Amino acid sequence: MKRLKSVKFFTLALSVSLVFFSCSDDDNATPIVVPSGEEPSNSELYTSNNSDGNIMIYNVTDLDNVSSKSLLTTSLAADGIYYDSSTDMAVQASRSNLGLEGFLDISLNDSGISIDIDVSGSADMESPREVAVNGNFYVVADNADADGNPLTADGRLYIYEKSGTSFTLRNTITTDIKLWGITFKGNDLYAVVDTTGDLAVYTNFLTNDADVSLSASKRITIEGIVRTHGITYDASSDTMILTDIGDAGNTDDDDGGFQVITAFTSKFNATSNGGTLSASEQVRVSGSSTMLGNPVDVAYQASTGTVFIAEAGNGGGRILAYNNIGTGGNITPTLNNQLAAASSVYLYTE
Ligand SMILES: [Ca+2]
Ligand SMILES: [Ca+2]
Ligand SMILES: [Ca+2]
Repeated sequence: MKRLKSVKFFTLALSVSLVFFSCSDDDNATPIVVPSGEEPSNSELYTSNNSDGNIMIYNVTDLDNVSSKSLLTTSLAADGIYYDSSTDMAVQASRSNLGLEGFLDISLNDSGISIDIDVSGSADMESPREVAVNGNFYVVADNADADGNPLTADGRLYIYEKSGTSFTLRNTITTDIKLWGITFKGNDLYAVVDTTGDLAVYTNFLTNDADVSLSASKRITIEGIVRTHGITYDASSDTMILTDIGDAGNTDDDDGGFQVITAFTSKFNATSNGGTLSASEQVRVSGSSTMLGNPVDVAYQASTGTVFIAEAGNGGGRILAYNNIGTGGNITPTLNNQLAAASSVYLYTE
């Protein structure tokens, strides 16, 4: 039984279902349908940030009554938050300590407590971002330049294996694309192609167990995205979501968005390598009411049709949630909590 003891940062912007249908070519998009049936009994949103490196956990079971707790870490900045319920462990990639850090007994800790690193890995990385987990394997996308030439696109995927209290580096994959968000769909690793609106997949990714350079198995363009960053895949609903940060400089703090692709498997398979998945096959949320400037990570709850966003730019950083997405457009977030330099989100549901 988990209880969040402290209630703070409690800013709720009630959505009045203000949906402006845009006149773009997504008019034919299939609306996001929320299945009828039981909603989750408990939903927790784990978040990391690049402001103080602490872990903030929001109980988002009821978006009208959100509580939060903050757990203090020795990191100064962190990304790639993940939660493993079987061991009650939160994991993040420390951007100040440059390794994976796991914290046990997360649900037992009160808000405001300093937590110790219980599971640790070597400090191998340069600029760790998103973490994707498959079994005991923890893959971290590092967006530092890999070959000493900033003009060539590349990055590294660090593959760690968790055993006991250690994350052991198994091998490193060098990519010929710039990296940021990654997510597993079965044994295939999907990666956004940073600085573009493209999506790449590495099939049977973990079978690559040597230190090698690897090209994507397939790469497609997601029409409508200027520069993608965040990605999540929900297997229960076969839904893929990518974020669009637009201009990374955030001079315009609502130039971002996100795009939802339902029936993802068939749409992706029907798009040839190098081809484009059209805007008409997606639902896009963007506009001045969305507060989306630099949405850097995303999580999805299919049972309630809720999209959670780590927004790094608008207002200095926010955790945002949207539901009643329908056919998209300029939607006001249902949840809007300030979180300075928010960097990643992970949704745990039971
Ligand atoms: Ca390079
Ligand atoms: Ca932007
Ligand atoms: Ca994430």
